[in-house]
Amino acid sequence: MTWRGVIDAYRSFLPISGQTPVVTLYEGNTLLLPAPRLATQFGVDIYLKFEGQHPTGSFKDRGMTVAVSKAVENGSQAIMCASTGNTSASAAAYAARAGIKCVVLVPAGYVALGKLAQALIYGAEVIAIHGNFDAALKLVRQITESYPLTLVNSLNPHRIEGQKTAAFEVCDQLGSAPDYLALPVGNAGNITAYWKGFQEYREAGRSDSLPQMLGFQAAGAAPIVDGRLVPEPRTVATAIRIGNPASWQKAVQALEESHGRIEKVTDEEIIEAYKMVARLEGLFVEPASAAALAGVAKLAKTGFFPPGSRLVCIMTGHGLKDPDTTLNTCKLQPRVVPGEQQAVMELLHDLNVI
Ligand code: AN7
Repeated sequence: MTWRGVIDAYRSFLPISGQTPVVTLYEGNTLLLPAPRLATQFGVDIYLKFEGQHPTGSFKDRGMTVAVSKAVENGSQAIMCASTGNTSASAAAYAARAGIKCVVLVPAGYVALGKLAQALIYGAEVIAIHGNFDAALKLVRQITESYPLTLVNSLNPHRIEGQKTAAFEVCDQLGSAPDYLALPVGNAGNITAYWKGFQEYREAGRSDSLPQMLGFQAAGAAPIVDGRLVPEPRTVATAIRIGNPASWQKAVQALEESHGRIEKVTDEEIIEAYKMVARLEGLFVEPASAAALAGVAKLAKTGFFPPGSRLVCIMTGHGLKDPDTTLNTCKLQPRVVPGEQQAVMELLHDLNVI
């Protein structure tokens, strides 16, 4: 059967009626890749859900198809969000698809290049503020309360509804829920959505177990782990540079109910995992996604995972969104030599390739 997006695939689980105009880019149905080399390294059966495969390169498309469809159904002419980058790219794309306006507020200087380019090319009004994501979200909440702009941050429950389809897909692809579900946590919408999805699928008899949720925050932006607001969050993983998550309480609830864990990982650990998943499994993900894998690596080292357990790690966004981190932060640059065989061969010799 042809894939026509998450609303078509999981309609009975979503707040969609025959009247809802479905705005879709045929999102969803992303790869669940076995990761045998990481599995050997960590001693746990590991699968990577590659959400970077989406039309705009991140998991946000799952929620945006539902949020924008409902906005259009309710007569909205314009949507608005605050974003560390991926939400703005996705909102801009779905607004284009729907033929409505989109306004995004982003923290000036802290959005990965690819994400900014996306929001601009899709035709959104992109406003960069001197302030972080938390400040941008506060402004967007105030403005959308008073003016006819539909908020499409994950405070909009339709975003969570769409994003929960990722949990359905994991169950369908694996044949059951995994023992552990690991993901990065920023504004905490996604961990909330996955937990809701796993519960609903079990209640519907479509899976017979629930995973333990494992959330990971960057050490410089770890309000949930540390139990306090972070006024000036800092991390190389700009997607999760958030100090006051909107779904904080719901994330805590998901962690408690699933007997899960939330931990923090340093930027060094994030960069190590970022290279590791590319070099061991051939998957290029953005730094925030690598934070989840860094967390898994950390837990694996402590013997956390019982032998034979199955873990799904959510690779939330594509590596191509943030080439700056690869080239500049990681200082990975090509070697430059004269365009002559001798020069190339000398270098290959020095590098022990030949
Ligand atoms: C790649 O785009 O918050 O915990 O404004 O882009 O649901 O916030 C992005 C978040 C993980 C964290 N991985 O998810 C935004 C934004 C990537 C992300 C997260 C984000 P939430």
